[in-house]
Amino acid sequence: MGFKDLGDFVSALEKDGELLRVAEVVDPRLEITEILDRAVKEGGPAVLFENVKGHDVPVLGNVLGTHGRMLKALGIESYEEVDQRINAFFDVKQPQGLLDKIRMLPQLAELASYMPKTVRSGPCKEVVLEKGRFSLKELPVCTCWPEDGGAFITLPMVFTKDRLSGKRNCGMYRMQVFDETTTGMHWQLHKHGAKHARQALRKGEKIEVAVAIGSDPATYFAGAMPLPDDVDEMLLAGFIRKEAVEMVRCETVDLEVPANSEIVLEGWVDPSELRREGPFGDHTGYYSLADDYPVFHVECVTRRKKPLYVHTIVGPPPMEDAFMGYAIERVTLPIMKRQLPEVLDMHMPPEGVFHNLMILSIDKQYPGHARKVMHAIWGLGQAMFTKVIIVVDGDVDVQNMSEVAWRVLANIDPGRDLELASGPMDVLEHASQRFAYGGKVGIDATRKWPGEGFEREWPGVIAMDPDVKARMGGLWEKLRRRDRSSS
Ligand SMILES: Cc1cc2nc3c(=O)[nH]c(=O)nc-3n(C[C@H](O)[C@H](O)[C@H](O)COP(=O)(O)O)c2cc1C
Ligand SMILES: [Mn+2]
Repeated sequence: MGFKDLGDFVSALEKDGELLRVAEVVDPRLEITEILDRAVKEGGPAVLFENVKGHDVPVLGNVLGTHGRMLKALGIESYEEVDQRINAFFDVKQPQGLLDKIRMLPQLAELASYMPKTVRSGPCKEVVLEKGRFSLKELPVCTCWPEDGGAFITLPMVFTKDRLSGKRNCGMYRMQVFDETTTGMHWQLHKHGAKHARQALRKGEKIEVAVAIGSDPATYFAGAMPLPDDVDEMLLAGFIRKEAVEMVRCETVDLEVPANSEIVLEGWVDPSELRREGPFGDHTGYYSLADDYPVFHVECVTRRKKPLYVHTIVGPPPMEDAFMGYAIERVTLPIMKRQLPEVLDMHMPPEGVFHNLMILSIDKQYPGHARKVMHAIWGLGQAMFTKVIIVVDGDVDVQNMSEVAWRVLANIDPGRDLELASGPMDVLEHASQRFAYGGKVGIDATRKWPGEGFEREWPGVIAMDPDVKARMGGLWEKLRRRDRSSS
């Protein structure tokens, strides 16, 4: 069973000694960032700021800032578990007869039990404030870095609907607070929220938007998952936490939000109305430049009586999103492998902030196979943004950067092994010649085959005879123990 809500998770963290309460007055302008940066860089606890300067609502940060807390948030012991559960669903065979169908019922019932459920009400409705009775300035929204253009809501679940399919989307897009009732809406052009806004723009209409802040962590994490179009992030959240997400209808828009949310903002975006947003100290470790983005007009706020405001900081890696990114990597890998079965493992190290570097190990089957994989990645959802793709053979551990550096540098002939391409880039990419369009490179660090024009002999990697290794390993341990006890 998942966590009931954010408060439930905080209690669990506190019980396990993973929560630091800060009673001192701390400023949401820069000061919270400095504390959270230290917390995450030390592998430290989640931090609850109980006295935020000028605000009654406490700020919770660094919630998912270790691998341990990320796993705990998803309710799992290891990512293997998710991998197995996802594969079990893909491996369902066509039932051969009635008996087979009956055998499948529990699995179908299980899947059905993860579907989001609509409930009549929930804690996010404890207080309902129509326009004129709320101010966004009452929320302890933080200004993270010195050159930021303002205060940004950093962990929102932004809900919109696709006009054609009627399907819901939940994306995590930062929101700069402009005034009492408006914010920016930083859905980048490749994201689902922006797609829905373009549909409205073509019709010359507004788009309804609901933003939930602070739910149980598996649910808000799902907002950052790069799922295909029209696949509901709330279904994935239900699947991961093994319990359906309960949704409630909004007061003023035709959308639903998780009932257990802390704070909900309801309103609309007129996609033709743009306003300067940013700069913002981003997860690239650089400031993303100011740009024009839609304005979100808030018409109604619903919230708990005593809400928690959940916040994250991004900046020079590793930050909290490195742990979220690793979870995304692990959860999406089994799905990616269904399309690319030759992929054995994949890693996006935090230094590459998701879109700059992807390392894949493959079971190479034919000449040019590594390049085939590169182009497949550049054609796969948000993986299209990957600036550098490295492909290695299956005997390289892609999780070990030292090994990857050694093996790649040893195996490449730069005149031969680089696959240059160009195409869409992440909006945060600042080095490309143009906005959202630029160059990419694939590095084929696999062993080269004659079919690829390599006629020389390829040397083997040095490894000790296993027998000798075991015997001398035993002797070595004994020698070390003796050495330690005599000193
Ligand atoms: C902390 C955090 C902040 C993010 N901020 C943004 C943002 O401001 N704009 C954006 O387009 N994506 C942002 N993302 C990435 C999106 O959440 C991610 O691409 C997600 O898949 C988008 O959902 P969608 O595929 O349904 O559009 C952020 C991710 C995280 C973890
Ligand atoms: Mn989506």
